[in-house]
Amino acid sequence: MKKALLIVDVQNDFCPGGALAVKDGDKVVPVINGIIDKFDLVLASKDWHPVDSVHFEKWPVHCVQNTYGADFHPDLQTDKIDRVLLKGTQNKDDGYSAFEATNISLADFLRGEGVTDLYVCGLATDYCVKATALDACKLGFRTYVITDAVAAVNLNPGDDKKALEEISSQGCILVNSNEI
Ligand code: VGL
Ligand code: ZN
Repeated sequence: MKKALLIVDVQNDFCPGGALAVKDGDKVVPVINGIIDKFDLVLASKDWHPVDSVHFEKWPVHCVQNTYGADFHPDLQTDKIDRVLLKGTQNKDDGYSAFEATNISLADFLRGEGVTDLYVCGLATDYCVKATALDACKLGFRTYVITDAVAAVNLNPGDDKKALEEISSQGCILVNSNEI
């Protein structure tokens, strides 16, 4: 068994004060820092959009490449991150899933490293965390979502619960950080 942590989009624009702030988005940071040493490998994705992305027809402009909003939250222990995955990098590409990263083939990389178990956390539960976890599961990784280390956009109230139900019904395992 080889365990990897995949931290999804813990970036300033998804945290309070950011362009697409997720309620309590910053609260995931201490939880993630508290478990980051428990894994063989730590990966973190960044939403990394060109300024003219079609993605911004659906969303406020956020996580534009090389801006403060696209930086990791300043309290995240970035020195523990082995690889950064850039996604949503093309102007016609939403890039919700970290498996759509364009600077690495994530599935091949994880297989090459012998990763069997993938623990997904970060932002946001109902978009990029969900898309990443569902892809991981389909690709055959034993996939966990850490329920106290995620936060949701919740465009509609209850989207967070719905997303976790869908994630669980597709074969991902929901865990609390204190169970890892
Ligand atoms: C995300 C909406 C737009 C996410 C990214 O990281 O969940 N959500 N872009
Ligand atoms: Zn985005």
